Amino acid sequence: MSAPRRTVRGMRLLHTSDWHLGRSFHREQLLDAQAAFVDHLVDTVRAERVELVVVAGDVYDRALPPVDAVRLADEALTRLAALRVPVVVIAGNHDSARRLGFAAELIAAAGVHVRSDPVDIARPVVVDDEHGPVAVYGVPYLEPDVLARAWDLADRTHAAVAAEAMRRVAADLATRPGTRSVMAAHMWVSGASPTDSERDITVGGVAQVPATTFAGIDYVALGHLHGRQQISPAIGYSGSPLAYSFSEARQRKGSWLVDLGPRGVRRLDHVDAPVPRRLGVLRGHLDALLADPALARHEHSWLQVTLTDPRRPAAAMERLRRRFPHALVLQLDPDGADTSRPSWTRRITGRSDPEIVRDFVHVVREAAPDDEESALLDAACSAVRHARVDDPGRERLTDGGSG
Ligand SMILES: [Mn+2]
Repeated sequence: MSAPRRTVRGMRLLHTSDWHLGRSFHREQLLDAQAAFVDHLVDTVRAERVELVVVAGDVYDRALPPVDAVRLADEALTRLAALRVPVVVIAGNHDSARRLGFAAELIAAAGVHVRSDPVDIARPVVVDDEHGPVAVYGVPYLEPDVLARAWDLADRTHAAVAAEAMRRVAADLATRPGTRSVMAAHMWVSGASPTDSERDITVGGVAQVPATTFAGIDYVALGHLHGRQQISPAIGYSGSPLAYSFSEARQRKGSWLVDLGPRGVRRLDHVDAPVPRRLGVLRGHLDALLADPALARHEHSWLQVTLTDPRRPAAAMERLRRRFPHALVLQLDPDGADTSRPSWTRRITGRSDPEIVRDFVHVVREAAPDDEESALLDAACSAVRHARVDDPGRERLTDGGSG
């Protein structure tokens, strides 16, 4: 490995996360866009003279990624290693820790350090710059149920396992006087905002870890939430390199370039990632959307469209796609509908099953059932009711869920 670059700026690291290789976007294949991000990443590392790359988890979208996704991850890490820039990768909740950690010791010899096992939390990768050593700790996604037991903790919470991980890191750091520290971690730190594309994050405070947990670390490179954000100058999310939900339509995606000086973060810069296709969220009457000249800028965007026509227009998606061929999601929110948008439960409370079924037919078909059809629907409801008497364990039709 070449000698560390000597500059006055300290150490420059690139922080990225949540690649989710293999993920698609409303059935649109994203692998080409993900490959374009990898090209951009390698170019940035070279052009910006990056000295450390941190990938803060969710390399893959799932525990068993498709072979094309594995090939792309392989290519990304191989190209970074060829630049002789150390890389620290942690496992996220979407990664299989065992699979991501395959041959980790062998790969480490090439400068790519995969940290997928909590056992290695206090075993840093040490990188030097002109100010001395920097210890880089990789904290993979910590599963509270597993680790509270393994670590004999009283609380099975994210906060408790994160605190214990930090205690172990701090204990190691205390044995290294004059060493600065970077931590990569995959968790939800309080104060940060989620999007619609982090699957299986728990809503509510129990999933969150207080930012104060990381006091004393010079830079905490987080993954897990998909929007770029800083919680403090020393703690940030890079976000995903691509938008994975329409809730991210207004976000700018990319990575953080972090310059670490002798006393911590000296400078943070965002590097925008290539945008494969813009995202748009449109709302209005179908005819207006098709005619509005201002919407020309969205003719090549991936679109989520909400139609407000009082009646569902015929062949709505087909007509939309004539102007907007990349419209992906169509939803209806008719004008004049009850704007308080009562829950399904509330809309059906106190009404009989046959009334609800007749209304459903009316809404879907845009014509009320005639007498003969009504009789048929009533008979069907009655048959179901009798079946229920025979099998009392079944739920009542009108015991709707939470809407
Ligand atoms: Mn993720």
